[in-house]
Amino acid sequence: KKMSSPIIINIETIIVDLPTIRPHKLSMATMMAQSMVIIKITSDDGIEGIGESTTIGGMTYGAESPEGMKLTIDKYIAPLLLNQDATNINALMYAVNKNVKGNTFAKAGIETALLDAQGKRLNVSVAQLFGGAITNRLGVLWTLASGDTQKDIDEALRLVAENRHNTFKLKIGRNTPKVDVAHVSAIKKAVGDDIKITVDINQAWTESVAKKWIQVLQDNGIDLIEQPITNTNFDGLARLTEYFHVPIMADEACATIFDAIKLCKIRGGSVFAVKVMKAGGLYNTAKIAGMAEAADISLYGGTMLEGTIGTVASAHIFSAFSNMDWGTELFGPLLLTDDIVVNPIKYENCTLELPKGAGLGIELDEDKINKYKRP
Ligand code: MUC
Ligand code: MG
Repeated sequence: KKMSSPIIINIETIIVDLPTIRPHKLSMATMMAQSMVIIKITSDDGIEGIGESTTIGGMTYGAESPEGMKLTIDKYIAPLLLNQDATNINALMYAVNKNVKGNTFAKAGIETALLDAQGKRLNVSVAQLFGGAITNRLGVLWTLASGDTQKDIDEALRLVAENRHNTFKLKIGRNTPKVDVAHVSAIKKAVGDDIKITVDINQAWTESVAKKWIQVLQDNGIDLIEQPITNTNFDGLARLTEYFHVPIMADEACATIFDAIKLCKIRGGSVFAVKVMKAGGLYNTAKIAGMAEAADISLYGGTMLEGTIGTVASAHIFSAFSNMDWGTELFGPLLLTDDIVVNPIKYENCTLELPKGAGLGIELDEDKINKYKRP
């Protein structure tokens, strides 16, 4: 280790709870607030990096919870990083991965904070650390999930009129397929042919049920089907992909690099939803994108409904991918009633703008952190 290398001297984790603008109803949970673990990593050169680890609906989406992520970082990950060279992210994440199994969401927030700090240190953006952004604008859809068909239609028409979104994802799988599919068809009819509609079943259907009802969704002109069946049924995803014209997207099934290689081999999905949280960081997300590119599988920039820090981290790495055929759903901050950063993301013309500036290019609002942090 060089004498001149900056050393990590402090790692802080804070759970922040921000209310949602309306109930957000998914097949496995109803969200009234989002809980994010905000991570600050400070080095002895005075540079602070920020990161975020966020999941959806407690432990209903994945194996990690906000409280568990905070504990994992404080007790098991932070001691591996303290007093180490802050600039060697490969060495730091190698140590973390060697000593901590799983816990990809916690690792993703840590790696984000290391990258933010390194970008600030070198005066380049996080995207530049990955070779540069191909585009500084990413398409962003909106998820309709109020639980009420008419409310969803009103919300969609308003957002189309404002030119904020031109694609909508519907969360289904809470009701019987018949009720859900009628809901989807009513919304599709109300918004018209120029607006894209996708559905996310969040694993709620069995393969035989999926085969019956995806047919109806396909006949009704739905544009994309996300994770219809359980995340363990990789072969089923391959069969559905082969059987239907409408693209089938792997979300929960395609979490880690190890999932991605298996799905690429059997073409389990013609689209992958990549997410920094599932993959365990930006580097692993880029590895999955590389596998997908080689297998001619398209990408969709997914979200765990992170706040601005996690959303911007995702935007930096997604902007570096060439196969983002299905745009992104990086709308997390828009679902929340407030923000904890000084410079919120600019959403315009159905896209977001990649922040300019070093690292992530965002700055925390400490007053807001204090207001919303869990006592
Ligand atoms: C998911 O499963 O894709 C993304 C958008 C949204 O509303 O929920 C998520 C999670
Ligand atoms: Mg999904």
